[in-house]
Amino acid sequence: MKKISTLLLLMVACLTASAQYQASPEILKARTEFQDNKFGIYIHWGLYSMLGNGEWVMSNRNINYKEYTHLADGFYPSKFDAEEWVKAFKAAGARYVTFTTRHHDGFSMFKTSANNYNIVDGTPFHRDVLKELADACQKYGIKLHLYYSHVDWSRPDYPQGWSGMGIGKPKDQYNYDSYLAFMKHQLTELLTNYGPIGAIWFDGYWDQKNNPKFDWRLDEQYSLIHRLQPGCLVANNHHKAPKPGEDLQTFEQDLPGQNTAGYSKGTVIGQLPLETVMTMNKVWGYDITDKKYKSSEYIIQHIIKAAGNNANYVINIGPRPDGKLPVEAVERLKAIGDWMGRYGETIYGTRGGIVRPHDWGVTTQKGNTLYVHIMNCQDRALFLPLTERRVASARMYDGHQKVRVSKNAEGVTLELPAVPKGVDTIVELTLK
Ligand code: H79
Repeated sequence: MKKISTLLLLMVACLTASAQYQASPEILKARTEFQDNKFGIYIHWGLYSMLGNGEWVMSNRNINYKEYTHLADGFYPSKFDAEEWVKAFKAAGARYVTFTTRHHDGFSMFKTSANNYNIVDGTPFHRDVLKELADACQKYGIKLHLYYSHVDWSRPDYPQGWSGMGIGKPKDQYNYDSYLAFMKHQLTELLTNYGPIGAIWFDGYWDQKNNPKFDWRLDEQYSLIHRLQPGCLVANNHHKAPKPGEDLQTFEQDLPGQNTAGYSKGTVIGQLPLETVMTMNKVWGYDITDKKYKSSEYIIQHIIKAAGNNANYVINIGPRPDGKLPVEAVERLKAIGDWMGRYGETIYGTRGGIVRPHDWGVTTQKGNTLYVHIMNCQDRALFLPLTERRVASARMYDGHQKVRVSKNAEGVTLELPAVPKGVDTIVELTLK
């Protein structure tokens, strides 16, 4: 009996919590725009970039938390040029950029009055790179999304979690009230000083996995964000089903529904707009020996596959400590831009098509137009299990050559002019 009443209470609590968040008209509009944008760039850049061993170097190598702060005195990214970055992202076809304002190491890549451990007050560079990036994004019409870590390896008031165990930070001085006040202060700065922000993207929820009673008090953070910028989306990389107050669901290193990387075990896909974020090589922050870059073809096919899975795709770049994008990244941005320039119409503004993803590829759809993206097919014919709509006409996207369609009880077969090869062969169907 007691169990049943607890369960009932829990259900009521869950229902009220979700009922409390009513997405505003601004948020609904922003969610649609987000889904239309389809492709973004992630940037992981911070003090860790100087050590050239990824953004987790401090925790992985047990670097003392006080010793690490001295990196700030030497951080001078002399070649940083926000416009150069944003122009390269724009030319690649990206519609938004997500920037690490403060990663787990606790160093702020923006001017904050909460402490001196930030790029303006704590380094000889003295420039607010976030402001420069925000201005360039405004100028070139790219949305700015902000990564914000819940974990902090620099502050003793952040309760010790699963990470950063060996960095020498005292474990008995935690004070979540104080840490939460600090985060709210910074979120207020981020949402007040940098113009319109497309999304706040939280990361680190999983750090308290061994502390199940821990309450992040997300509702206070989420409502602050929505109050300060009613059109700013909230994302949280907790690898779980969406929680009340969130506006999109993000997947790390995998397409929604997959779990090759181990972050999405049993993650339920909810009703919110979807996003997949992936590294271009192995880790997120600059790694001087990590040359295992994904090919341009792989990245382009993942933009397509994500779109066919009704998700956005975000590819990460770890800029060098001098502020330049790695040459490998620049090459790939150019190749992606060539493809998006020609075929972007079949991606932007679409949703996952009525034919679900298959081994041969995916479909994207805009109104009555269904784009069939064939990425893996060895035959000159392709069967689509399409029964709910009739096909009015079919043609190759390139060259507009007519494609013969034959119908049977299970769907339709497309007769292609040749065996599909290359990154993607697109057939455009008009549905009745
Ligand atoms: O910022 C980048 C990374 O530094 C950060 N997120 C991206 C965007 C990040 N990636 N992984 N992690 C942080 C640590 C996550 C570890 C996990 Fe787990 C492995 C989460 C789920 C599996 C630890 C182990 C928590 C649960 C099991």
